[in-house]
Amino acid sequence: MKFKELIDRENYEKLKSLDNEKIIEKVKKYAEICKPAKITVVSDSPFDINYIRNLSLECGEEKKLKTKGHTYHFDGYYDQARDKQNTKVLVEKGRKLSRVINTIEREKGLKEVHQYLEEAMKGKEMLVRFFCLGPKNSDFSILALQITDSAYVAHSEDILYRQGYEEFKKNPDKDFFFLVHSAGKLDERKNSAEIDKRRIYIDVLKNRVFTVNNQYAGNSLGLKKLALRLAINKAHKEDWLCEHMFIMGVKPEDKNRTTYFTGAYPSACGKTSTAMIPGQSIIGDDIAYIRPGEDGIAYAANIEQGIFGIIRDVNPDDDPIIYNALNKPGEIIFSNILVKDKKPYWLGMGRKLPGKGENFSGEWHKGKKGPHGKEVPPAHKNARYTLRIKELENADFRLDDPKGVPVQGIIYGGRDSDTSVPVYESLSWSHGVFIGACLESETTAATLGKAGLRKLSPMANMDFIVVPLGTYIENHLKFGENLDFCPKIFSTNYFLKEKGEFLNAKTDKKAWIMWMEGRIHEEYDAVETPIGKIPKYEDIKDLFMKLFGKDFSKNDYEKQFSIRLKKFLEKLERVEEIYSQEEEIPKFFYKHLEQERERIKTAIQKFGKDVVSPFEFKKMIKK
Ligand code: SPV
Ligand code: MN
Repeated sequence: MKFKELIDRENYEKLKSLDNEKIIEKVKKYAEICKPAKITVVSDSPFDINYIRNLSLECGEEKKLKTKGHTYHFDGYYDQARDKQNTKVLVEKGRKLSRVINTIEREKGLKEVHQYLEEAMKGKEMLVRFFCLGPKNSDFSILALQITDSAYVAHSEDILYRQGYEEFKKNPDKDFFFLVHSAGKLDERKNSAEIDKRRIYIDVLKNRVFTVNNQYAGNSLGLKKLALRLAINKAHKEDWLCEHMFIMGVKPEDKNRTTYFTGAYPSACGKTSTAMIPGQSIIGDDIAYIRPGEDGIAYAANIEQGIFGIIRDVNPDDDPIIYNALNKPGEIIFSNILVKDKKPYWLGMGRKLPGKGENFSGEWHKGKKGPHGKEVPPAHKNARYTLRIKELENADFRLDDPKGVPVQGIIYGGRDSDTSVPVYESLSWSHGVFIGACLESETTAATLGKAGLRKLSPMANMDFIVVPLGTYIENHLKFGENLDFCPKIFSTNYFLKEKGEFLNAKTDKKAWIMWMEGRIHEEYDAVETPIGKIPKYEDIKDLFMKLFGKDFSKNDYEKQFSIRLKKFLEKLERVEEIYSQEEEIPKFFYKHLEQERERIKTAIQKFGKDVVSPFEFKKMIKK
């Protein structure tokens, strides 16, 4: 069918009035390749947005739950997390980015993914959507054109991103990201049927992404992790940072101030729950653009306006704010949860789950075995909710501020059962960048593959870095060095264990963040150790009493803040092993590696042991 037969006058007019030939060309080209039954162009009008909401229900990708505005969606059995193996950066022949970045030769990759896009939208509606990454009318804004045949994808993006049709209209000459998605052939449950042909290819050269034969948001939503890769590339060319970070406002109860932090944590390491600490405010939980302001301060903006969060363990005790938001009427998509009598259930929700219902495996009952003979859990571990941040009682009033918010603290947090302390501060900006570059985490269910392995993820961004690793960390270093007011850099670890039991309560992170906030305002001294600056016992004791009315004993402090010197040495070795295989790693990285190793070895000698109590380090760093 010809293009003009696929699009009616009204939809064509919507394209035409953008006054941008490039857009019409792209829509036409991908209509010819993907061969949809019709094309729908979605503007920012409430009518168009509502059309998408209804379409998700009509086509069966979403179904209604009992609570008003709530719907649920299932991804395919094997499409429950980001597919790292089939996500590749397209690179020119002969060019290597890094041993740890998955690449494919550009021409070959384009050919392959276009083959899979061929007729991929047959019988379906091609949805053409316009978004603005970042606040509108801002230096942060990046425009994005999304084509998809999934109403669920289009609907999710509507919750998660700012509408951009009018922005495109206002800026016909502005560059934009171009994102093409097709769920491909669907099975009877409306899931991508040809999962073996799932491909997610990032073409940084032309600021575009092609993704096919998938539905899980981390794979399918162009605006989320796919545009993140394009933006990382752009940021590195333009000297700003594009990070896998939350943005939050920290507000000590007895002080009249808000201190903004960004934080990078690999998936499922406490990123969202840190951003959600009761009493604080949230700007974003996943992706931050950070730019230098004219005043020499770093500013951050959330490129999203919603959250695609892990629902597992969201319960009234651990995540009261999200739990409340999920239990009131409002526009929310639940994905890969358990549904019984039109009610959603998930793992760790703080109540007993029904013994049967519908889940990502279809009709489910307790004891059901999956295709590989393993028992199917009631809900997937990586089940999620999608909602707008403004639905949350702790949404920060500067969420849409075109200037962004000033960043005073940066946190790197991993999942580490036996090495690091709950919180410490870097010795300097460059040492902080080094700490970020050494960020490790034990793997979880958020990506396909084995859970429980220790993996390096520089700045928690490893999965998304599309520039050589050395360039990436060097740019971080320069970013801070060019500022007049550098944010302080901290490291956190909520997952320290002893005899298999966590040493910290989930709520303890509030004490760590208040200590970090106080450090920024020069209210606490710190103890210098070979790894960095740790809190003084008295300060943490006071904080625990003030915040939780709880005694934090000397024994607690000693257990949690002992410096496990040998373990740190082992970590440095693991990290060095990986970096040594990379090209052009900047000198500052090795300088810090050697210095830290020396400090640790000297301490092992001086104290004559591998684990040293924090009380034995006597050097105080003044406020
Ligand atoms: C993450 O895994 O880091 C997420 C979810 O934020 S996803 O969209 O899958 O990337
Ligand atoms: Mn993420």
